[in-house]
Amino acid sequence: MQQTILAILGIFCVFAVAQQIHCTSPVRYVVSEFKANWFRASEYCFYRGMQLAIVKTPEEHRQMVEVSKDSHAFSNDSFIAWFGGNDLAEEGIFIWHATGERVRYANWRPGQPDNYGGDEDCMALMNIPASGWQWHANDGPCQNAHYFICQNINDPFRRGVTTF
Ligand SMILES: [Ca+2]
Ligand SMILES: [Ca+2]
Repeated sequence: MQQTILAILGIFCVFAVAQQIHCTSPVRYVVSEFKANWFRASEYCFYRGMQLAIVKTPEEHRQMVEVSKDSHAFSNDSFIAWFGGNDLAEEGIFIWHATGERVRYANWRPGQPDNYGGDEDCMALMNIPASGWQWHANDGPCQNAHYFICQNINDPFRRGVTTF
């Protein structure tokens, strides 16, 4: 009886440790090798076992920028890459596509999102210094082909562990 309890306890502890490691694993961002529209970009991230990047904090934004600067897609003049939010379901309400959560933080350039031309629904990271874009978020036309940024999947919503 005691051995059974110890065995169950052991299994639970291993599970708990595994969960802890999973919970605290850092967000890792990867810039694509090719350009695609926002939808294909999202599909490709899933296909590779990842998701189009979610950026919830200034620190995660900084990490995404660092990875972008180190990528082959980077140039000093112009860098544009899709990441994981859009307002396709309801204009002006941005949602992280991979989790369904509302976008509560983004490093929008002042004046953005502007839904320019009535046709800008997908989130892109933009650095075009000559035009005043300095690693800002922009809403852009989803059908445009850009590089894109995937991340490892470590969101609790995708593990079935929710807090509500
Ligand atoms: Ca829009
Ligand atoms: Ca815009």
